[in-house]
Amino acid sequence: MRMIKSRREFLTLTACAATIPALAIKARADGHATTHTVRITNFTFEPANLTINAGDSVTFINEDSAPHTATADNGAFDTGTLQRGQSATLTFNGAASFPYFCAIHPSMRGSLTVG
Ligand SMILES: [Cu+2]
Repeated sequence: MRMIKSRREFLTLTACAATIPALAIKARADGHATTHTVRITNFTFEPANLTINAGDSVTFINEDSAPHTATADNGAFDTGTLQRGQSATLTFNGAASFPYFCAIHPSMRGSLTVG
């Protein structure tokens, strides 16, 4: 039993060591682009106002019981309907400001500024 346990610990450490360099390489390759998260809970985008850098991505994740979308007022982006637990990740390349809303519940509003 003791030998099996120590072998398992060794394998875990090996997996961690392999993951860290891969992440470092990715960060350099994409110019430090960041993925931000907007959570949808209680019929609210959280955070409702978000400023990001050009090249960054935003993951909209629906943690609500109701279905929601994140849809730009000007149609520039649309996650489509996200059911509970579903998410959509969008990448923004040009500087712009995007007021957006939920197409199912139009009183839900947010804004995304790309600098
Ligand atoms: Cu909604």
